[in-house]
Amino acid sequence: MPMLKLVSFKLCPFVQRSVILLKEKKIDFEISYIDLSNPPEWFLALSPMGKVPILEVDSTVLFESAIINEYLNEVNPPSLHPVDPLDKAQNRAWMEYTSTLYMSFFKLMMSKEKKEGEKVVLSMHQQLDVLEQIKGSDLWFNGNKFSMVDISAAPLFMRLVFLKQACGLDVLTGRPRLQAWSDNLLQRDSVKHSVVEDFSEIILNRMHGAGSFLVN
Ligand SMILES: N[C@@H](CCC(=O)N[C@@H](CS)C(=O)NCC(=O)O)C(=O)O
Repeated sequence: MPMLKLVSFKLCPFVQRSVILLKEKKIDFEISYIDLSNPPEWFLALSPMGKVPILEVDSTVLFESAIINEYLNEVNPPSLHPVDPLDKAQNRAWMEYTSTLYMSFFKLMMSKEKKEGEKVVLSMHQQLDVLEQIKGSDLWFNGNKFSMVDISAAPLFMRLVFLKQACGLDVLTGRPRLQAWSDNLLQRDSVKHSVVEDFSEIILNRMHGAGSFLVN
């Protein structure tokens, strides 16, 4: 087994996806956190795009969370993708789709003006509607089989729960399938233990620092 070292930033949803996958597959790994506003030299030397996550696999460095997760999934069977190539491709497309919602969440969190934030909320509603339509009524995205798509969406739902609890903004209202998906995901051990203990406090501090309309 190679030695795995994941480099993270405490609020990054993309690293969180890798953490969930590693925990699902019960793979040993080390994790270190950097301050993205002041990234250390050693990190900039290793990360071609200056972004987290990077995963050191012995002395080889991987970057881009989707690529990292595909690698981890492939070398640690059984695969958490559907077997059929068309289903697998479609799943990967929906994984990519969930990434756009992280961008929206970030924009919302950093919006200073209410008007600006409301525009983001509106586009999040449209993005979530699409997801509500595609998600079946089963436990997971692929029926009763927990898969990579579920992992991709879990950090999103954790942030949406934060929005509801800390800011009183519930964007899942009227979307029962997404609400159930969120509840199921957030009960899973791998998801529960995929962030640092003071995760909510750190997001709140970040929002205060950014002058977010949601907390001011
Ligand atoms: N497509 C990348 C996105 C990673 C990403 O945006 N990471 C953010 C933190 S959540 C980052 O490192 N940002 C630093 C920067 O853009 O300079 C992936 O999935 O790994």
